[in-house]
Amino acid sequence: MPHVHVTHLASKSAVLGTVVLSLLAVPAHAAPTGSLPKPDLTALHGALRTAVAQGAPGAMARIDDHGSVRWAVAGVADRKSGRAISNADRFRIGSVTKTFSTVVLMQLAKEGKLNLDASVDRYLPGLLPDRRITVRQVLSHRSGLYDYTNDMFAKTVSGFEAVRTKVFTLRQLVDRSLKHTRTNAPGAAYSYSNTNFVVAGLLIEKLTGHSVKTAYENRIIKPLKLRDTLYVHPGKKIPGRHAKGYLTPDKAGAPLVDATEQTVSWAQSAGAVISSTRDLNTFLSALLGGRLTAPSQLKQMERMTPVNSTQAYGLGLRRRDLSCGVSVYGHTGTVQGFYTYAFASKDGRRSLTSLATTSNNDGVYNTMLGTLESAFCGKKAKVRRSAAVVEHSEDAAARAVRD
Ligand code: HEL
Repeated sequence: MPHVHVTHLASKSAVLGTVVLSLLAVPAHAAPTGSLPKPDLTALHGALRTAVAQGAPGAMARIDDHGSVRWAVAGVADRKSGRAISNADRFRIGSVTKTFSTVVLMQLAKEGKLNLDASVDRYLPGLLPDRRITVRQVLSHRSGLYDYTNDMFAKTVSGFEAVRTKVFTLRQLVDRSLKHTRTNAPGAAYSYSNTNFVVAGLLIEKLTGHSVKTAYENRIIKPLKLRDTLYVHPGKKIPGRHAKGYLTPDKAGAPLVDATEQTVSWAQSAGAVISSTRDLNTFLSALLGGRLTAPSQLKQMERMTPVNSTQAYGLGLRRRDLSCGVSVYGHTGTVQGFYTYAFASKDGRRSLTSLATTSNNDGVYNTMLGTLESAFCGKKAKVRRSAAVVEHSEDAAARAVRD
């Protein structure tokens, strides 16, 4: 299949972005983004082109900054048709879903329906064998619950094919985790695990009496008018205009696997949301701008456990410390065929979402970190080599702890 590389770079005023942001108040505690370096669009475009050169069929990014919109694209949305990728394309956001699940739970906490420091057992009796595990530990990956996806995807392509059309209940996924020894005592250590956000999904269902889909729709998607954000589980297709995702096999040189269609039932509330660069920027701007949760709730999400020298994890929220000293908040996502970075400045007034349409490709993953540097550190910033290496090793380290 010919690899058509179409590139485009643009900077323009966007009416929607201007309208949305002008309606929103900036909370007093947020540092102004006026002092941030100007985004470097040439470097942003360069990162996307490098990702394509490293094997991603397509890559794109969108920056929303005080009401103006900038974007860049490289490569194709579909290798068969050769259609150029566009920021209008929907895609699978993987673990950025964890921030959606957390927002729902923080709203429930504010409504007095959930105590973050209560035992999960209080709401889901008998689900977990250790009654000491609290909701806060779950949302900060400090529960010690083993990540069942470690063995599920030990072999990348066959692991994926074995589950791509499967439909799991959330409890079945928790049961898979519980077959393994826990990684640490409750609260004792940070150890990233999808299991935590499957438990979060069960909590959402229990406390709202509805599916996670309904909770996302009622509490986030409809209020923010997110037109591209969908939860279609167990549907396999991405509805509407979308980019296709191509999984990189473990075997060097083997052809990419079109992984676009799958139930994502293995992830659900830990990773099955579909969205777009515009919607994720709107979501993060609203969250960091204090418009999705009460200020005290946001503050708790932003209370971080260090992960390594450049990263920390709050409640369903990552912090990344960039080379220019700017810290940004959001989440990353890896779902077969799609790498997502979605981050915003502390006050939410500048946000960046970038996507590469491949996964299981470390080079592309690290290159896409450069989109954050370009968006928030501007021209003089360079991705520190050490930062990129540390960045990539987070999950390897976490997995080593888990295994
Ligand atoms: S992993 C992460 C990322 N999170 C976690 C979650 C998500 N995604 C997954 O758990 C998918 C794991 C398999 C992905 C697959 C690939 O690259 O498509 N890899 C393999 O099968 C390797 N054998 C911590 C990176 C996050 O950034 O939070 O999303």
